Amino acid sequence: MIELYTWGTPNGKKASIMLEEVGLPYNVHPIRIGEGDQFKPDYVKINPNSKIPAIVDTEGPGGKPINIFESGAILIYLAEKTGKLMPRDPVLRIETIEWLMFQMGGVGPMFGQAHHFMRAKKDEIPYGSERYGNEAKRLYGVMDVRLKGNDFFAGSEYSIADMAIYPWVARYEWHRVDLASFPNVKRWFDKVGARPAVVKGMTVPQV
Ligand SMILES: N[C@@H](CCC(=O)N[C@@H](CS)C(=O)NCC(=O)O)C(=O)O
Repeated sequence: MIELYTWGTPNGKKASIMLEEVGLPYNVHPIRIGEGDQFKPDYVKINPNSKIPAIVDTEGPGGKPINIFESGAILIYLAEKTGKLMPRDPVLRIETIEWLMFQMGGVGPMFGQAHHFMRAKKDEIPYGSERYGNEAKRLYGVMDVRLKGNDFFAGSEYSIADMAIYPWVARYEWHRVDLASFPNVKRWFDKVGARPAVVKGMTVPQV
């Protein structure tokens, strides 16, 4: 059984989308990050970085329980455990990892900062909004070029790279991006968003 510790944010939804895609049974444990659940000692034993998501696989390698934190690591772990959603072809595999890392090091932190400066503060801070808003738009440009002539980030194969990026693009209004300006991203977004596992994964946790 997979125990999923999550909240309704883009990083959390990556894990629930993946669990829905691979069809592994899982229990959801809501971690209310606005109320500080992520800092409680029992949770810090699972994720020493006090962020969501994290999973516990009660039947990990060698049949022993294993704790996993960092959403990218969770996606790779579940792909390797199930043999799904990570291409086997060596070129497509490294392309998947490239775009997963692009999300982890670029899309997530930059969009997250854009949200912080544009929304989370009572008084918007123009310098932060401009800096991270511009970087968000630049990243959309990179994605639009990649998706021109490619159905997915790993070319023709839907993969964990798409699952990592989708929940962040789903907040395009928060970082004030007009998807119509990035038609290839829009086409990809609509296609990925129509997958039943994505629709379901995006609603976790239900509290
Ligand atoms: N690199 C981490 C980032 C996780 C992260 O920032 N999670 C946010 C929610 S999207 C969180 O737990 N925030 C709570 C806090 O910062 O205290 C991952 O991808 O798992």
